[in-house]
Amino acid sequence: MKKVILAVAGILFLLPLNTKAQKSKTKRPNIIFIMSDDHAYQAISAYDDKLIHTPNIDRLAKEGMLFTNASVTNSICAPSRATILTGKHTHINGKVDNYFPFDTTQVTFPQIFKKNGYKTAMFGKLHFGNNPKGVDEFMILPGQGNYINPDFIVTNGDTIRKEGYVTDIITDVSLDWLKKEAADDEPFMMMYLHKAPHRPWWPRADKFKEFTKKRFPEPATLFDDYKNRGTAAKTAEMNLLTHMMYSHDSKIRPETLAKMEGKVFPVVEEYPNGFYGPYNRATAEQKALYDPVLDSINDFFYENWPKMNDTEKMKWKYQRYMQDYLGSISSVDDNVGRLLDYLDESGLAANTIVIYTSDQGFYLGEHGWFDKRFIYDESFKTPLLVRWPNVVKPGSVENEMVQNLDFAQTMLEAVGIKPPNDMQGESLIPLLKGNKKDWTRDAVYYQYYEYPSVHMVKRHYGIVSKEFKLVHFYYDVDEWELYDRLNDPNEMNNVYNDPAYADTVKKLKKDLIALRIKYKDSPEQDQKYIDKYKSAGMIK
Ligand code: SGN
Ligand code: CA
Repeated sequence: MKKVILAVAGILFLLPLNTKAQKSKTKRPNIIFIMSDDHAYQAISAYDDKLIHTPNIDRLAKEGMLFTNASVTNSICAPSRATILTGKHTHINGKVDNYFPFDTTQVTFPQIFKKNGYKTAMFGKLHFGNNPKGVDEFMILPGQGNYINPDFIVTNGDTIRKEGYVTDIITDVSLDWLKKEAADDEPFMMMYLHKAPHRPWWPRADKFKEFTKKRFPEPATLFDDYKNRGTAAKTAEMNLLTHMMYSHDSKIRPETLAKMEGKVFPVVEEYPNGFYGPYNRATAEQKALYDPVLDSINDFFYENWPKMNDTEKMKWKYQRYMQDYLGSISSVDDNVGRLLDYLDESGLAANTIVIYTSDQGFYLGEHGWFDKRFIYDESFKTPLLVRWPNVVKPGSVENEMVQNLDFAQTMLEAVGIKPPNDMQGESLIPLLKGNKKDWTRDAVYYQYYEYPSVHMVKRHYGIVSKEFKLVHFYYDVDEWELYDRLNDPNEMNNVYNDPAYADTVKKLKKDLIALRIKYKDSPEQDQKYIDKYKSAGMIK
């Protein structure tokens, strides 16, 4: 009898625990979507450790999957975000460039999560010209936002200023939200979106001090002369030597330049408030931390620049660029570490899918460039790391052609929500689960529109497979390029006119037409977006 009573008591005692365990087992997974702005895969050590160590971001590769052929559909900020949010190419969602505001009648994936009982939030950079829909809470930077003491637009529409460094602040607010909202049984989807490492690359003062002491290896193509490429590469305005600005980018004070009148070549057109715009946001205390480092950069420049030849100047600009760009990334990595640590401490990690990506890739001196926009690898590809405990095999590497177009469908399917039929991507679930046989795509489609505009990268579209890249530049040129990705990974030789590739060209042109049809793109669509610039008076 005693035994029976004990057993019943035991069952009663265990019952609530069991239900709780059951609940957490069946609870739909949480999602944290981390995206930085302009974070090149070359600057994540899980991809390449030549430039920087990013131990925290690397954790996602060690504990999850690293995609080596992830790309964007249109390598520029707001269009990439629009593609991610809608699961549609930019000619379909309408956000083909950074200029015109996002059409908020479009369905975005956070709205679908919310409708399906998820708590939703967005913190950091959106860059849409309007506020996000479908999130319970948000705090976004107006436009590009600022690094030092940034302003934010919050859920009720007010703009507030927060003191501190942007990457730290976005993390603080995201952690506060998690602490407040992720405690109970409802699942959540949080978008944690950094401004860093976007131009003008102002690291936090301590990182600025640390990184200006470092020297970085140069890319093999730093001194590219664009031979064997088309007009677009030759006319783009993103060369470190001839287009990167002294004040705005390299942090040379306007006073230093004024003192050197007639001795600063090449002459580069500056933004009017390029240096003082960001710098003057700092408090006196913060400026005091930046000043000694700025002084030493400026003293060196004043003494040495007039004596340097072009090769030395290029090398100096590259080092200055990398110091600030990588210094900004170092804070991103630290803060991703804070977030991952919190997931561990709180026990959330086990049931949370963590995605790390960027809105596009970036040139870190390859082809002598900074910025992005081109279909060439460094800007076309984007980092993608996915950790999903008990589903994704730790340390796995995937080289299939995946795109930001696929993210919305993947996240929805991962939590058991059926994606809308008009989304144009493909769910990455088969790849994440290691079922490669269910993956059929062998090439992706790309199109870039923002021209004429800053950096002057011509309009182009193309098809990219693991082996080849076929591109058509149009509007004020009519030029084709073909790259052999396996034999010419640096994309230095356009082999479009090489007879050895005639069959490849023929096949890829056919495939490209098929992809344009599949994604509902056409010459009429291309013209529509040219006409849009015409009616806005941006071109004649
Ligand atoms: C700014 C930058 C450009 C950059 C665009 C688009 N200049 O205009 O270099 O290409 O944004 O970037 S800045 O020095 O004022 O930042 S995007 O990531 O928003 O598409
Ligand atoms: Ca960007």
